[in-house]
Amino acid sequence: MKRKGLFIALTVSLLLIVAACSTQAPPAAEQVSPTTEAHPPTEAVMEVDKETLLAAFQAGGCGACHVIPGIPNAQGTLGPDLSIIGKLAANRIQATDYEGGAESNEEYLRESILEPNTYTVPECPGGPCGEGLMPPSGDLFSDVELEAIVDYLSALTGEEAAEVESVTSTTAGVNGPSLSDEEFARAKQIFFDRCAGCHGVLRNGATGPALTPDITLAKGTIALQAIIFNGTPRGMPDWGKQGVLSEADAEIMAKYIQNEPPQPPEMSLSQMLETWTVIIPPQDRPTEPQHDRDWQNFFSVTLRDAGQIAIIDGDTKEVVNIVETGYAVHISRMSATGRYVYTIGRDGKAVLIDLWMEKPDKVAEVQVCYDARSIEGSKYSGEEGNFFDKYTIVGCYWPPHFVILDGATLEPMKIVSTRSYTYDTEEYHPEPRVASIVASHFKPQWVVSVKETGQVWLVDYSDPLNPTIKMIEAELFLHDGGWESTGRYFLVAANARNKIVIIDVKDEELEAIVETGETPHPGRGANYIDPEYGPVWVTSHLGEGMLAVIGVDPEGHPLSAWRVVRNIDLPGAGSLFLKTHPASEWIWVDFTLNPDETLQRSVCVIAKENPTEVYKCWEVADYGRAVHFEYNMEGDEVWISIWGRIDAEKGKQGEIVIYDDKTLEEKARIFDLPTPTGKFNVYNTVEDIY
Ligand code: DHE
Repeated sequence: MKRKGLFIALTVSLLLIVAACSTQAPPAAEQVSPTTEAHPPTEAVMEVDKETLLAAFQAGGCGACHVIPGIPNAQGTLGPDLSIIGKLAANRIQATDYEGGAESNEEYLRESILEPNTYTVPECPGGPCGEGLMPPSGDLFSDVELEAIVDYLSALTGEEAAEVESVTSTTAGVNGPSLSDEEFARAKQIFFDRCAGCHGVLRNGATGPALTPDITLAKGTIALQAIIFNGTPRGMPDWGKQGVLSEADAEIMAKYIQNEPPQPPEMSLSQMLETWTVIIPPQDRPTEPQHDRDWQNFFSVTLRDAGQIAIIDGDTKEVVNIVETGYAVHISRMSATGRYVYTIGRDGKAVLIDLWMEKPDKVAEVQVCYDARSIEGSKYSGEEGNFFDKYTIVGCYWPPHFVILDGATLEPMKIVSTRSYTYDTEEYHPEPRVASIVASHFKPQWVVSVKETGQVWLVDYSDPLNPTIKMIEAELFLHDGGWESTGRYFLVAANARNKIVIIDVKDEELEAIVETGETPHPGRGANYIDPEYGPVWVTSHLGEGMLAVIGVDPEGHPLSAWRVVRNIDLPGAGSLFLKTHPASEWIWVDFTLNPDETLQRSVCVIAKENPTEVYKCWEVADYGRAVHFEYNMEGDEVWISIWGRIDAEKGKQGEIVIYDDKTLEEKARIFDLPTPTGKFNVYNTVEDIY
C-alpha cells in the first residue's frame, strides 16, 4: 500500500478518517472493568520507531477523535476511547454481530482501519458512534505507518508499566501550514465571524477549547478539518454540515488555526469619536410619543444576519420599522424609562433607537470595539440621584474593555480595560472579555461579568469619569445571567465550569457558587414560585438535556437557598434559552443547538405546578431553528423566533410564531423576517421580568 497523499476529497466522511483506528466496541456483556488503568505501552512492546509512529497518528489525525494513551493531544471524543483497545479487540471478534474476517487482535485493528464499516461500535463517549462516519483509511498511511499503528494499539491493554516514556510532541518551533494572503484574510474573517466568540480572539479558549499552535499542530490539518466540518457532540457546531463553511473553507480554517493568531488592533477614545454620529440631537427629539401605539408593548427583534432590528407593535403585530443597525446585532436592552432601545452588534457598534418618534428610528450610533456582546442602561433612581436614561455601558470582547457612554447621545466618555489577573492562580490574562452586564436597582451600579479572569465587577457610575469598581472573585468563564425576582441577587453561568455564580448586589459580595449540569446557558434565566421550594431561578444547559432549578429565597426558604432543588429532564441537550412570566403557568425551553433537526425546531413547556417533568413538546416550524422566547407586556403571549437562513428562498428565512400562553395554541405568525433571533419586549426588559 502506498501513501497517496492527503487527497482532499474531503467530504463529511473523509473528515472522519480520524476515527481511523476503529469505531468498534465490545458487546455490553463483555465490557472490561472500568477500573482498568490505561497506560502507553512500553518501549519493548512498541518495537517501533517513535517518530514513525507519531507521524502515522498525525497523518491520520487519530487523536482528534480518539483517546489514545501516549499520543500527544489524543483526547478526541467523536470515536471510541482506545485506551484498552488491545484488550477489547479479542472480545469484539467474538461478538455475535461481528461479521468481519479477523482472527487476531492485529487483524481486527488492521480491518478497522482499512474497512472500518465492517462493524460499528454502538456507543462513543459523546453519544452513539455514527454509522459510516469513518471511511476506509488505508490511503492515508504507508505500510510501515499502518503496521506501526496496529502494533501500538494492540499493545494498549491497560496493563503496561506506568513508567513508560510516552511519545513526545515535536511541534515546538514547527511552523503551521502555509496559506496564501487571500486564504489568510478569508480565514481571519471566518474566525472572527464564527469562532472567536467561543475560542477567544487570541484563541486561549473559554466556552470552546484553546486553539493555540502548541495544541493544534499536533492534531494536524485533516483532523482539525474534520472537527470544523462535522462539529463535536460537546457543542462545537457542524459548520460544514450546516452549509455555513465549504470543504475548502474548513481546510483553510484548519490550517489557519495551526499558525499563531494575528494580534488584533486596540481602539482609543479618539477612534471611537470618529465613528460617533448623533442623527437627531436630544433637543430636536419629541417630548412625548408621536404615535398612538402602546410603545411599552413594542418588541425590539434582532434580524441577525440582515444587520437590522425590527420594531414590532406587540398589540397589532405590525412591523413598525426596520432599523439598519450594523453587523449581527446581539442584544437589545431598554433605557430605564423604556423610551430608548440600545442595541449592540458583534462589530462593537452601539445604536440608540427612539421609540417616541412617529416612526421609531435610530437617533445616534458609535463603534466602541471590534467585537462585543453586551449593552445596558443606567437604571437607578433614589437617594443617590436619578440616573434614568443617563448613561450606557458597552461590554467588549475585543479589545477587552468596557466603555461608558452618554445615555442620550452615545458619546463615549470613559474606557476601562479589563486586562488583569485570573482570580484563582493570579496569572496575567491578555484577553478577559466582558460577558453579561446588568444594571442594579439598589445602587447606581452595573454588574459586569469578566469572563476569563472570573471576576464580577460592580461598577459605580455615579461619577462616570472616575468610576469606583469593586472586583468580586467568582469563577472562570462567566457568560450569561439574570436577576432572581427581587433584583438583589444576580445569577451568572460560569459555563465551562458547569456552575452558577450568585452575587448579592446589596451587600456587594459573592453569595454562593452552585454546581449545575454540563455547560449551563440560562440567557437571563426564569423565575417562578416552586410548589415545594418557594422562589426559584432556573437554567437550561447546552451540554445536557436538563433544567437545573435553584432555590433563591434565603430568608423564606433557607434550606433550599443556593442549591439545586430539582433537575428536570428534557428530551435533548443544546438548549440556549428558557423563559417564563409571573402571570404564566409555564416555563418554555428551546433546543436550538441540538444536532437533531426535529428537536432544533421544537420547544417544550413545563408546568409550574408540577415541575417534575416536561408537560408537552412540539415542532414550531418545518425549517430553521426555534430560538429564544419573549412574553408580551401582559404576560399572556409567548413569541418564538424561527431562525432560518439569510440565503434561503422566501418563506424560509425566518418568522416569529406567537402562542397563547394559557392554551398553548398558536395565535399568529409574523412571516418573512430575515433570521430573527433575540426579542425584547420594552416593558419586560425595563422591569427585568423573566
Ligand atoms: Fe449570545 C446573550 C455571548 C452566540 C443570541 N450572548 C448573550 C450574552 C453574552 C453572549 C455574553 C449576555 C449579554 C448580556 O446579558 O449582557 N453569544 C455569546 C457568545 O460568545 C456566543 C456563544 C458565540 C458568539 O460568537 O457570539 C453567542 N448568541 C449566540 C448565538 O449564536 C445567538 C443564538 C444568535 C446570535 O445573535 O449570534 C445568540 N445571545 C443571544 C441572545 C441573547 C444573548 C438572543 C440575549 C438573551 C436574553 O434574553 O437576554
